[in-house]
Amino acid sequence: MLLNVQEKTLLLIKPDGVARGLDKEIVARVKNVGLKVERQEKFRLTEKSAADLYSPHLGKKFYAGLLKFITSGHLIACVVAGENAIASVRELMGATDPREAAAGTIRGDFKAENMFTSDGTIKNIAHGSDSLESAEREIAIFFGRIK
Ligand code: IDP
Ligand code: MG
Repeated sequence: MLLNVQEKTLLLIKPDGVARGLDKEIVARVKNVGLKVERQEKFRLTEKSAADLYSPHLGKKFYAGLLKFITSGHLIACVVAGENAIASVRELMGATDPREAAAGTIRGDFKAENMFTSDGTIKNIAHGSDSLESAEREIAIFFGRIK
């Protein structure tokens, strides 16, 4: 069983999600499970901020394509707070590959016909931090340090 810990996590609505106007629906799903959206702001990432965000993936075959995708348009960054916020947002998003994401999840319900960029990066609508450490690091990229 998960412990009831108050956490903050970074949720991104990626450029494909923003372009498709999915932000309101995604934010509504987050609020519906009792989480709070403390900050919400539209950004266009620089190459440097994108490299910071995805530094754990440096060296992977999809790294260059991922940077290209995440800088390809505006995204919406949210600080989401509440009990088990990190795991809860990941659960709401579903599996990385939308074809494997369950019905009822964001990636499962909104998967696109064509879910790959021209260089094979998976366009999967949303990002959520995967650990406390990642959440702190990623929130700082967008909003500076939040206590
Ligand atoms: P996550 O977003 O579910 O945490 P990560 O493994 O952290 O998944 O990957 C970061 C992002 O990189 C994914 O959301 C997706 O956009 C892209 N990606 C991950 N694995 C692949 C792959 O095998 N091929 C193409 N793109 C990928
Ligand atoms: Mg990840």
